[in-house]
Amino acid sequence: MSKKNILIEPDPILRKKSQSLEKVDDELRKLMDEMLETMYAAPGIGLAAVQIGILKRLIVIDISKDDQKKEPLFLVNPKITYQSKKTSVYEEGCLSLPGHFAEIERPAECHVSYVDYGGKNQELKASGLLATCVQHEIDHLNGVLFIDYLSKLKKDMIIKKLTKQKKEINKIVL
Ligand code: GNR
Ligand code: NI
Repeated sequence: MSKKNILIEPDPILRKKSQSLEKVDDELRKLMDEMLETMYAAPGIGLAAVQIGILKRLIVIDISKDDQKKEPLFLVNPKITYQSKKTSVYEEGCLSLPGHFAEIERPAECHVSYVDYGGKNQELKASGLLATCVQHEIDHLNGVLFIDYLSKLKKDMIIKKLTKQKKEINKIVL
């Protein structure tokens, strides 16, 4: 298995729409394993394939606590089939927006149909942090980041800081 690099905003790839997958085979399972390894190493509680530069509708999630047994979820072609009227607010972070956090309001509960690691159709009924995380990941598949829900002023400030950081890193690398 190998850990992949995570794309950081601003990156035009993060704004593209990911494409549906045809089937779950060993090659796709290898990609899912690499995504999980990358997510655990980061560390994060979710990762969309686009964050490692692969424009496929695939996400991995594990919201288990450090001291608990790992509970990885692999979702191929996830589709939201229900979102509650009731909302909740969580402080969100994103591996593609390192160092930035904001309170985001989303539907408190959602149902998601998807294909699992074994290629079987499944339905996830999510609430709490899992509901927030799965909606955050599905947004990535549509080129959406949590900063898109902030005021233009806050969003532009975060993008400006990340752009500046990228320039600094390039100076050191060159
Ligand atoms: O690690 C992550 N934590 C997190 C916290 C609150 C809401 C969403 C997330 S997802 C994020 C990892 C990530 O960027 N996934 O795309
Ligand atoms: Ni993210």
